[in-house]
Amino acid sequence: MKEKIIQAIRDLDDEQALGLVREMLEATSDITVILDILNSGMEEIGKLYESGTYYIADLIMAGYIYRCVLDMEEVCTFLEKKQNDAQAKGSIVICTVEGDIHDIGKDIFVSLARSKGFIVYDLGVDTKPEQILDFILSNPVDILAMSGIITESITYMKKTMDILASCSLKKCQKILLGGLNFSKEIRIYIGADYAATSAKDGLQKCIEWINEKNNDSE
Ligand code: B12
Repeated sequence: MKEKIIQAIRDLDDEQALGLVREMLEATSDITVILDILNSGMEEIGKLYESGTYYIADLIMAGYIYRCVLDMEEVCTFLEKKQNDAQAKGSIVICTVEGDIHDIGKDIFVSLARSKGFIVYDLGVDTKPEQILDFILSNPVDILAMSGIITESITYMKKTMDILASCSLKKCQKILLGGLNFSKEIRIYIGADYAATSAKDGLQKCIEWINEKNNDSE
């Protein structure tokens, strides 16, 4: 089934891909397995784009297929399983940084974080450092999470951190990066506290930070 779904994504066959996902949803309630398969499909699309076989329209189609899966009722319910089982008591402001409009990974993180009880303010995509600064000045938050999946995003993450540092804001919150495969050197260059490898990994770190903060204040 995994291979079939990846193949359908590779072929940009939305009907086939969505049909197979629906079939899989009947057999498993572990949505993360399905998301992992979709991510592998996206990797394949990325390779085809890099090799010049696929064009931007194909990236758009691949993004559309992923979005359709995220909109399926079972997937929404899983990702947004509501504040009933909320645990964490913290706040996060998140955005995709300036120059980058990829938002699927960011949106998965937002849903997962809300499902764990975080208050999440989503500033959207292509977010300028000044917009982030303005938001934080009027809404102090525990964590600033920045998403970026194109290499250029590193420049804008650094620019954001420089602007925050010039206003002495860095000390107020933890900084989380997600999206690219950040090396330790790049994370330190940007000035972030943690670079997540996935939405789940980033969420785990946010929960740790909030637990530490709550223990310190007891
Ligand atoms: C779909 C897609 C698009 C769609 C995006 C639709 C959308 N609404 O997001 C569209 C068509 C808009 C697009 C445009 C472009 N794209 Co594009 N795109 C992709 C593709 C195929 C899939 C991305 C995706 O959604 N993956 C699925 C999600 C779930 O994965 P993810 O975003 O990585 O998120 C995971 C983690 O990174 C993490 N995460 C992400 N954000 C965050 C945030 C936090 C806080 C945390 C904790 C975790 C986290 O959690 C997620 C899973 O757990 C990738 C290929 C690939 N290998 O990824 C190329 C890719 C990212 N795109 C690429 C390029 C080059 C472009 C364009 C420049 C093409 C062009 N010439 O115009 C433009 C850029 C436009 C811009 N300014 O941003 C390159 C980037 C190369 C690079 N390193 O710079 C890639 C890698 C393709 C490739 N191999 O060349 N793209």
